[in-house]
Amino acid sequence: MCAKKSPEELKSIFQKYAAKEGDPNQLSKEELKQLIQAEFPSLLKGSNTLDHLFAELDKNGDGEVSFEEFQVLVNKIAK
Ligand SMILES: [Ca+2]
Ligand SMILES: [Ca+2]
Repeated sequence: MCAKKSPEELKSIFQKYAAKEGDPNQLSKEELKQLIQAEFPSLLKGSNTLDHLFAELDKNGDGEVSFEEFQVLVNKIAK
């Protein structure tokens, strides 16, 4: 048994949090924070802060995380 979630579950989690403010298809830093804290708190351990995580995910540096960028996190969780 592991914490792996199905692609459908991850997509619905992404959409649920991305829709909270601004662009419903993009996660702002605040939305990412809420998502991580509620669904994957184990990702924020030690030096792995939200700032680090957000910077890692936001590949194009536009200040929001798209579903495509979110896949990086999905791959981390799936490990
Ligand atoms: Ca949003
Ligand atoms: Ca981005």
